[in-house]
Amino acid sequence: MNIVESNTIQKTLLIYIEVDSLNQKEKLEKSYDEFYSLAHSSGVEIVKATKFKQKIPITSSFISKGKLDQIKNELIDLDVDLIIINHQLSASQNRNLENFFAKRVIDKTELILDIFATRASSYIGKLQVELAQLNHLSTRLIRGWTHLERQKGGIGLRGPGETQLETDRRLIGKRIKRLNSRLDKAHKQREINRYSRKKSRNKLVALVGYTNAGKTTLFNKLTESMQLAEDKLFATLDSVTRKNKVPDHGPILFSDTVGFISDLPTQLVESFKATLDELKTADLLLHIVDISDTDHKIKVLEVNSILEELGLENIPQTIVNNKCDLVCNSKLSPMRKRKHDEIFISAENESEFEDLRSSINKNLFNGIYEGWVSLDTSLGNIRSQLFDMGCVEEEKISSNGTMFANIKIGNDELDQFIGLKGFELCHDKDILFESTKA
Ligand SMILES: Nc1nc2c(ncn2[C@@H]2O[C@H](COP(=O)(O)OP(=O)(O)OP(=O)(O)O)[C@@H](O)[C@H]2O)c(=O)[nH]1
Ligand SMILES: [Mg+2]
Repeated sequence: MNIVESNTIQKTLLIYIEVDSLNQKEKLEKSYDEFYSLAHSSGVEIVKATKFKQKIPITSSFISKGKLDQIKNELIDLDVDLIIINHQLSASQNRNLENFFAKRVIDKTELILDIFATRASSYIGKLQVELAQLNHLSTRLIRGWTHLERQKGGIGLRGPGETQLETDRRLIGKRIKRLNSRLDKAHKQREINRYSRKKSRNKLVALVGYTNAGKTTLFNKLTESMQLAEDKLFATLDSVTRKNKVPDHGPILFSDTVGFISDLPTQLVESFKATLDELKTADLLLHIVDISDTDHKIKVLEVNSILEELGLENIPQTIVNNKCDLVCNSKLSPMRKRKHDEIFISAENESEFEDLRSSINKNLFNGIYEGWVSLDTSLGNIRSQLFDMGCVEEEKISSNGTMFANIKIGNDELDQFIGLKGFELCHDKDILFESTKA
């Protein structure tokens, strides 16, 4: 069930707790802002946000007794039907808090799952989110989950001697199985598409990065697409792959993907693994970073650790620092000097795209060769191959049948022709035009 159902916007209290004992990892400076944005992105109405520190989480209710009483008092004057907490709660903590406040309580995992559920639009996306939700639910089963029961009419549902909990577990198990098999089928179809890509010459470049870094904005500019880019967390859920808008820059497919976030629920990573598995076939990852974000360094580490979890750490990666238009030059210049192997752009203004494109080409094709080559009459098959690859810009045939072609080709691809008898690079245009005159 989504937090925001069709007509009702839930009035919500946000509880943000900074727990000392959970802060061993480097912490986002703006972790509170991110939590607030997450809640905001889910569409709830935030009535109040309360923020406090605590030494350790309490086993039974996560929040300490004193604070619990204080919040309960505050709730008397507030019109609130939902409470969202910025941590992952255990099933019993969740249940105890709900009983104590007599309100629905959800944790950060459930919040993220919920946002995903409202955003998923493709068939595969929806299946993946439902699977993640069910996997999450199966670890809880505390609220008397009656959804499936109602769907099936509820009669004859329970097996002999089964408690309600067992029935629910069995139904969820069944549904998970069914979803898994549908997902399997859908992914097989995608594999076929992937195979045909492999056979073509197209290279795949995947845009990855923290949510809201500007992946979709860049993707739209590179491929002339109209995917939704918004100042909301998780605007993109479904991967989309499109061809490069500037074919001169090589046969490249770009893929826009779901953004990452710190503490991404494991159920989601699991469910999205198959979609993200496609990234394994990528030739290059563009790691998009919002350079105007004060937390960008930690976010880069977070993204890299999720990439590692997905087994993608060995794919070549280029860091693309985006939103440079929001950073003043005096800050940007030293950064550029320090990070000379990284790219600096503004996707919004399409500035410095040439740098980006040439870096991509360098990575994918070891740079591009642009120039003339000559082919002996015996190399008719190579000539057709070059045409098939779409590399030939211009062609001239000399009187003795030698073909001269002006080509644009990746150096790595060119390597396969170099050394063939009758295939030569023509560096000297004068000789070339002499021979065509003849
Ligand atoms: N000023 C500025 N804003 C940008 C730039 N690139 C993207 N944005 C804005 O940043 C916000 C997020 O952009 P998206 O392209 O949706 O980001 P994303 O990485 O695809 O986000 P998710 O799909 O949620 O992971 C939008 O409001 C964009 O307009 C940029 O270069 N400069
Ligand atoms: Mg996006």
